[in-house]
Amino acid sequence: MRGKRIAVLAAAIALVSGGSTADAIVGGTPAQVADTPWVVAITTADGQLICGGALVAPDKVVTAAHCVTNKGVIGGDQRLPQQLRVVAGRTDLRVKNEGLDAPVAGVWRHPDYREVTRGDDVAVLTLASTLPYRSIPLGEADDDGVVLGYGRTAENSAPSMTLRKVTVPVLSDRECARKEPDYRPGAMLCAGRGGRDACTGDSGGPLVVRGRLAGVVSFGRGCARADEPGVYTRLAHYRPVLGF
Ligand code: 4AZ
Repeated sequence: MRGKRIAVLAAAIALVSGGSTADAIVGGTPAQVADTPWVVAITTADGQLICGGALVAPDKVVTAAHCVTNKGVIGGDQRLPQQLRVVAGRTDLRVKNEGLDAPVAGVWRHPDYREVTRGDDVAVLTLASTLPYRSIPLGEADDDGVVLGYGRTAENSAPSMTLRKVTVPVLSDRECARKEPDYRPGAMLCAGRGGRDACTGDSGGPLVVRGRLAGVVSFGRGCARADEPGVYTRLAHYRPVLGF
């Protein structure tokens, strides 16, 4: 059970090289990174997709804690900065001359993070240099949102290596708690009523509400199932510890 519901990082990495369709995100449409220049991909040093992220300052990326934890092992080691790259300005991750790759100078992972279902699934990467792309401010999850990513377009598909987006309804804490036993009201948010969702490889990526970064893709049972909303880290809750 747990194996199905957590974000399986190793699988995401293994899948990336095989991606060959023009899609990502379930039920969505293609997106151009020029329209959302703060969207980034996080890759290994040799260019394999790990996760999504968002630029919140010229040298800072918000992502999920599980994206910087080796192999998704519970309490697993934190990845070292030199094992990570941030890719910005690239709509198709296979087009290596588009956009920029930035080395990572530092990784902050929420100190209480243990596994996705327990929450605190947030991390901040500090880049070795600034990126010339617009960043996005943090905000509240007080309306429907748009989730973006380079991940799978169906539960068992290869990840799209191109950016996609989909609009998802943000549910109330009550409804999320009823549908997801591990839900933490206030610290998580959930979104989706089936058909539209984030999926493997979209982890760490942005949920945008009214032009602000409200959530980070964290986990779910499968993708886009009718009674299984996607679960996100609610960033407004973490503002004090994030410090911006
Ligand atoms: C994942 O494995 C994952 N439907 C992320 C989000 C969701 C499911 C799986 C939400 O990274």
